Amino acid sequence: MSTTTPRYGALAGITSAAVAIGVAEAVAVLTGPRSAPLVAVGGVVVDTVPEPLKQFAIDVFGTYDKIALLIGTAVLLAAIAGLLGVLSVRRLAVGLAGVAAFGALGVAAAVTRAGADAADALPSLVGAGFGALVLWAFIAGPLELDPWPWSPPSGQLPSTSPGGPGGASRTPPAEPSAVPAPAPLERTDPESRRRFLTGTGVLLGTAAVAGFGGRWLAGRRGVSAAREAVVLPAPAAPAPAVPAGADLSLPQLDPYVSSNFGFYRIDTALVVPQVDPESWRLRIHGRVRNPITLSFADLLARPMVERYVTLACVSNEVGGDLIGNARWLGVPIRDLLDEVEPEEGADQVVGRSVDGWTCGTPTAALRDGRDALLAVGMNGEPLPVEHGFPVRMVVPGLYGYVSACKWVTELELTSFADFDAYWVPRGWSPQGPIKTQSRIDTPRPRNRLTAGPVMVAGVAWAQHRGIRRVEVRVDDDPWQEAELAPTVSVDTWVQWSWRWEATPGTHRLQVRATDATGETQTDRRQDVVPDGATGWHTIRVTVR
Ligand SMILES: Nc1nc2c(c(=O)[nH]1)N[C@H]1C(S)=C(S)[C@@H](COP(=O)(O)O)O[C@H]1N2
Ligand SMILES: [Mo]
Repeated sequence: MSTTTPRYGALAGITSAAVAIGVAEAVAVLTGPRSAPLVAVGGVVVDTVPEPLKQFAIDVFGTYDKIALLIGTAVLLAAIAGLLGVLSVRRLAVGLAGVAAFGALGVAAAVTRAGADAADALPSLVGAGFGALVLWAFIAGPLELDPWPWSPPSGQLPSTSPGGPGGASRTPPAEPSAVPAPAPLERTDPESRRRFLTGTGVLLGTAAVAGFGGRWLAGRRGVSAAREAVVLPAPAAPAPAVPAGADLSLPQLDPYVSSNFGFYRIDTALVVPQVDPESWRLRIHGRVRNPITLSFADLLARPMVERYVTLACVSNEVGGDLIGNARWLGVPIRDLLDEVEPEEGADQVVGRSVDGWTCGTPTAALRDGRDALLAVGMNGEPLPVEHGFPVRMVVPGLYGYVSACKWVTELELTSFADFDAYWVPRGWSPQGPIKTQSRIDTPRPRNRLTAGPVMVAGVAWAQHRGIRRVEVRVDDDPWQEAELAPTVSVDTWVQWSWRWEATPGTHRLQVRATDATGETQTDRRQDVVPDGATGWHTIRVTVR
């Protein structure tokens, strides 16, 4: 048993864990950010947490769900490490076993991630080694707290009882508690305490430098320089011009073309994959007659088309903002499929990302003439790294989870019967056509409105079918037809507006769209699982 007290044991445990994580991050500079234990274990958590919990995280934290996961993991880890530190005071072996277990967890997570190799075990192994060393140093090594130099050895506390045995008026026999026992803190030597605390500070500082420095270095080894160096070819088939008036430019209304910076981001990647365009290859294989492999240069040498396409996420709630419109530059997937000659019955094309994520797209949707692209450009720039640099898929009319593979490195022809893509075993539908939807962007529920004319406006979408009509309803009044702004094509959303003569009071505003096939969006409320939310976007506003 150590002289270190439980309180100091907790500190030792947390410091050991911090050193382990920091060292692991530093080692991961060599082996890649996905081999760092927090990220590796976090990745396994992302892939395995039950769907409702994941949806909850997306609902609560939105695009910050990953940061929340990392912070939550760090807090949990600190709590467990503190507890292990306390237990180590009694038995160091318990603490060391805990460190070993965490190390093993990190190793297991790192080496089982897609594309991992044996070297990915290193960060967790080295980190755990350092963590164990630090714990030992604090509990039983050079940093251990020494006992109070002048206190007698335990069990031989000086007697403070005033009288000898047999006195009639004696107080009860002195229990140890009757002795003003020195507080645990005071039982230790102040000199060693100083050493302990200095050690803690130095080690925590070192851990922070190693950890954040490692992250920073790893970031510098990213592909942003390679991305800047990419020169996009001019499109053989440029995008049609955005018609005047497509963007109503109203405050609060999403712009017709989303900026790259503001574009929603959804993926399972805890660290953004850094794919070097030099070594990038796309393999198109599986049930095909002529499998091919393309380099980035091969791809850029092909005739490019440029198209506006609105991407939407299946996890977008009614009224949500997981949708964006951009001008994409890329190679038609149709042409590539013609070259590889898919076999009869190969009804699914599986897009596979460098990080192992997959989506399954109907082969028919990629060959029916729509502008399905292997995109390299977004709004005139190379793809931003978090949006799939160097190459991603973009397919008009299908939710992202079945079609929009970022950091794509493989297209595999198979069948829906033979393969389930990433989200399918997690409860989502294998087929994900985008549902007709509409959204009120302005006014917002908290706006202060005054009676008189109020511009009600928003967006509506039914990609690859097109929007025919948008209607707005105030309370239980009849539906009113909104004005549709012009749009580039059926593959993008459309802005709509309607002038409302607002009257004082609290009102309910609702919107519904009808697609070009004549089908009006249903008011039946359905959750996002398994194939996209339905229902009318409804807001309540107060007019004075
Ligand atoms: N590699 C990879 N690609 C992916 C995903 C992913 O998790 N990993 N998510 C998909 C989903 S669910 C959507 S909605 C779109 C979002 O694309 P964006 O982040 O560029 O908006 O990417 C798709 N492509
Ligand atoms: Mo999505």
